[in-house]
Amino acid sequence: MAYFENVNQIKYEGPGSANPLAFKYYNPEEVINGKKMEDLLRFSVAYWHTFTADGSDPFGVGTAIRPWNHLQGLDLAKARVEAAFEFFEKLNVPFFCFHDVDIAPEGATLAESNKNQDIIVAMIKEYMKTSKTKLLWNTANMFTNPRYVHGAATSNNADVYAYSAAKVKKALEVGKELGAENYVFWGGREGYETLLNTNMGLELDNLARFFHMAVDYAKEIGFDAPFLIEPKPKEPTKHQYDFDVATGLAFLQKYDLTDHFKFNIEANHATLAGHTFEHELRVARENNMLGSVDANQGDTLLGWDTDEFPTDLYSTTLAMYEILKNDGLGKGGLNFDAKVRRGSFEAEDLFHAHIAGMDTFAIGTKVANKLIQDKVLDNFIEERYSSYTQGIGLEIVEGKTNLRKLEEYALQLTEIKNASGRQERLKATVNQYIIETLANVTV
Ligand code: XUL
Ligand code: CO
Repeated sequence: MAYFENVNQIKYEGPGSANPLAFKYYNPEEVINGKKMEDLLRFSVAYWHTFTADGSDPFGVGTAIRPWNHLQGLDLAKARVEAAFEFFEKLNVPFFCFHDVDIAPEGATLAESNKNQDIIVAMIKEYMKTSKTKLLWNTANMFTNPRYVHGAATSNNADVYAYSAAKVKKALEVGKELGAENYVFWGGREGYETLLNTNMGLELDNLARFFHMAVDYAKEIGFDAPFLIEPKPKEPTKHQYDFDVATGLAFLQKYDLTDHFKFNIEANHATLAGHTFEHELRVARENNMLGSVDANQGDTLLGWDTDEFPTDLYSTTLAMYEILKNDGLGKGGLNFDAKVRRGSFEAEDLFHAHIAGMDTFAIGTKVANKLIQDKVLDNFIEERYSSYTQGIGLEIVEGKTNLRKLEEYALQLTEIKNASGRQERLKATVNQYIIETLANVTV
């Protein structure tokens, strides 16, 4: 049975195409800087937003019209798998991601939930035998069920902690079974609502113990996928412990976990933390911790996690600049942790949304690649820091000086001259590169 019968195979038709169900800029075969776009961008579909969500929000019920809406329980879960693999094939997308509860219904007990998962995992595995689409990452949902009301691995309740450990154990087994490239931890409820009732020290120590146990178990079962922490400052908790990359990194360093973890950076989480998307990517890149990306965007007028599909060329350009400078994402990818708006309720909108996101990242990649090849920013930055390549600057970076010597030097200075940072000129240049790239690809 076809679930998306109005949609045919999505193909690259180029910028001149008037077909909305075609790629205009994302050409999976096109080589950019030695890599096929498909291998460089490693796009992924988020199962939860695309097949599980129904378009409901805190003020209204679901609106999504989906061909599986009439089904329930395991029948619904099975239909979603069939639909998912039809979707992946039609979109020609190399990866997908899921939480345990996205793919299979929770049972009355943990054992029953595991049994349900086994049925669906076996079905997914069967589909994966003939599909090109692989699992970018899976994760355990430890935030929806009321048992996580006070957190999971940071709960005050040891029974919840144990239950959460069992969920992660199972999820690691599923990851291994399906050949997941990575495993993600997003701690939506790992944080606190008020310090008045919180033992922060114990909660953080327990979280670290939890991660160490996960590392040990993955090793034991031979699941060697990198572990990724997905930072977010808040929502649903008022203060999430993995606030941003810098905070997450300090935690990993304190608890001796840096060898096993990298970061999964989500654009909208970065903006919620008061950072740009590229800031979070840069902090991760500078620390060799850039693992994967949840590709979406927020809305400047709304202060919550709107999870919109990325359509902002400026943002994808600066994000891809970081990713290309990182020499790609390795085993990571660009996962569309993004949902169609509540008003975009037709199944066809799922295709339009992904096409928009993939094309926007394709353009960003081309612009960023050209900026790097022409060394536009590199040359400027090199010149800007040139005072450290000679004289006193060289002594500073080589560690050959001290406060006494620097004072001696400073006392002799008659004049300190700074140069302009040329921010506006650089922004205009980035605009010029975007416009020229678009002009060059337009037929
Ligand atoms: C929530 C979020 C999650 C994680 C996986 O904001 O981004 O969907 O990506 O748990
Ligand atoms: Co995410």
